[in-house]
Amino acid sequence: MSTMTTIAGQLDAKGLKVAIVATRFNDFIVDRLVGGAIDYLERHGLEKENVTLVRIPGAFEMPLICQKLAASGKYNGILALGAVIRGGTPHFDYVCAEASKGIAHTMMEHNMPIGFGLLTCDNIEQAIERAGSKAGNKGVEAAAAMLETIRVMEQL
Ligand code: INI
Repeated sequence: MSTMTTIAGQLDAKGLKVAIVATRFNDFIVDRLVGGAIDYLERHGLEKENVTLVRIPGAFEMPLICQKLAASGKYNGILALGAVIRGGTPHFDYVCAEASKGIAHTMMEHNMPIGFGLLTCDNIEQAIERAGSKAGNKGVEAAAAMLETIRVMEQL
């Protein structure tokens, strides 16, 4: 009888080089995502000297910076952390759409795992809930997804 092949990623960050892209916009939320992500990655074996933190203005700039980091060939994975909070104009929709499309495009273009830790919230309360309180910490979840994807990609 034939057996099935299963490929799964180990959550082991030892020896990896990771860039974290974090927005200054809404930094009181984003700093919680960054803290959670670094704590998670360190607890899974990542050495702090292998982490590069890149501070950028806002989510709209994320695709460009992720693309530059991916093209550098210096990193095994990238973590994109930010928070877009809806205001009174359609600005939110443009920022979210371009950030998510651009990051997805960069992943495909460079074969680069990028953890998508960009909160897209209707209000500040939703953002707080996702930055280390009621709804967990989405920075941690994005870090875990990036790590798992790196380890799966290595086996394909
Ligand atoms: N950028 C964010 O990261 N979050 C937001 O909530 C946000 N809002 O609401 O305006 C935001 N706008 C700035 C944008 O990302 C660019 O930095 C700016 O337009 C300059 O290019």
